[in-house]
Amino acid sequence: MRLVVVSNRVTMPERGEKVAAGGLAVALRSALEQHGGLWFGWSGAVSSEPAAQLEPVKHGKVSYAVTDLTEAERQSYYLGFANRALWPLMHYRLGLTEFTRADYAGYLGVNRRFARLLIPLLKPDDVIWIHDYHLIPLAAELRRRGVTNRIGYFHHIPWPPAEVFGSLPFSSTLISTMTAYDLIGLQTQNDVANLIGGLVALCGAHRDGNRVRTGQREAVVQAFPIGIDVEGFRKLAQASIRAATQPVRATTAPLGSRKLVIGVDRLDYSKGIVQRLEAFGTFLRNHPEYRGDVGLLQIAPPSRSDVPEYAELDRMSDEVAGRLNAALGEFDWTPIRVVKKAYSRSALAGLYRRAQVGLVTPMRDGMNLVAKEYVAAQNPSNPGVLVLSRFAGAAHQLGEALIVNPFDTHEVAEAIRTALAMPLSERQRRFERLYATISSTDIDWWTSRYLAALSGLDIPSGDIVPP
Ligand code: GDG
Repeated sequence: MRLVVVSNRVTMPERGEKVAAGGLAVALRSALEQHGGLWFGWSGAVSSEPAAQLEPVKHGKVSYAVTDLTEAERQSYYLGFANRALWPLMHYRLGLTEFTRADYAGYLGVNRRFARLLIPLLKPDDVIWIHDYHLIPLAAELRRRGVTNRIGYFHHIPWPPAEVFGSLPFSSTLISTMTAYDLIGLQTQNDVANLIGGLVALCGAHRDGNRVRTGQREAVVQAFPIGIDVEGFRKLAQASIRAATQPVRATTAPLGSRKLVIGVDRLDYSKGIVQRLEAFGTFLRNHPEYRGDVGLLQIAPPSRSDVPEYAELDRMSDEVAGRLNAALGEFDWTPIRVVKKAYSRSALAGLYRRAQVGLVTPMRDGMNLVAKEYVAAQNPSNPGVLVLSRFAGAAHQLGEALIVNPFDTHEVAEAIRTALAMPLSERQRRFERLYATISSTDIDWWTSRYLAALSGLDIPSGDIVPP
């Protein structure tokens, strides 16, 4: 079996491109390196006349076939429908959802063009694995053109209830294209229930357990919580501390013996960064004994800066951090540092290990890999504490974290204090359970379970969330 992965954005190593900060790119690169195959998608570049045919380029075990987008396609498909309509909608943010018919037409157009470009590259036994909300109608476009291969879809972000999804114009048409897939993977049981509910409510699908049928087509809908390379990340963290790489050293030096609370997120409104800064301010106000003794480091590499809502978040986060630092800081202590750039994975791993608290408080998140990376990086003999939003998919697995409601600033502030004051024995007990969970459901577990199910070896019938 050859694996064909399709995702919006493809990062090509021979172009010297770094894997983007997004979790999807990190996960897919390791899946393809293990299985070999073809990775198809957008190059990230814009050109006025993208090639009508693609010639794959081989690099190690993976072939790459990438197309440019036109500027009009980038605006309508990527910035418009995918990132201003579907992204906020899927994250339950109706107030931020911007729909235009022109954007929707551009989205469908790119999915059609992807289908036309991909078909000549397919072999009869290929198993096709399509990723994420940019490409929901792609399987339907492939089927329309006669493709009969196994086609799977994995949705990396949340799927909202039918009442929310149904507010999108053309929601019934869009959701009905999903039964063109053989297997639809989502992050949690909650997402599975919402998608199945949407298929039934919005396009009259018939449901039998986790199988959903419209017309002649039937899809299996199942939760496959994504994992990380736990062992690799643990080693990276150990090595990074030993080598005291530059960011880790620089963070440690001004802190001295001060405690470190860390947040790492793409600069995205779904991640709750502004609310987190406010919660840290509330913590310092409510517990003045910690002032001067602890600092919050928020690493927030910018993303989607062309989308207005992201530019606004950029401004807001600076404003809130500045206001809190001015109100609460001292001449020799700055409580909050927000760094808007990307660091190496090795530096991140070292910083996680150095931090007594990992603050992962998205307002809504498909899974959230940072939560798992933070746990993987800890020193078992003196582990830090994970504070985790109940609205991250990861909370369905990581119940031993301190689970919080990110909308409740006071609750998050109290969790920070609980984490900082937690005795070693309790930290170790929680850490051991968290580590066991992320190890037993790591990235290899995720890809092999998904691909086994898709290739028909083992279509799971029950809930595969681990015990
Ligand atoms: C989507 C879903 C789901 C962050 N800053 C830097 C950096 N990162 C890395 C993290 C982590 C990844 O980016 C972010 O992954 P998340 O899972 O937290 O979030 P999304 O990007 O929104 O990913 C999400 C995921 O897909 C996978 O299915 O979990 O719910 O939204 O790996 O470490 N990496 C580097 N420098 C940085 O500064 N090198």
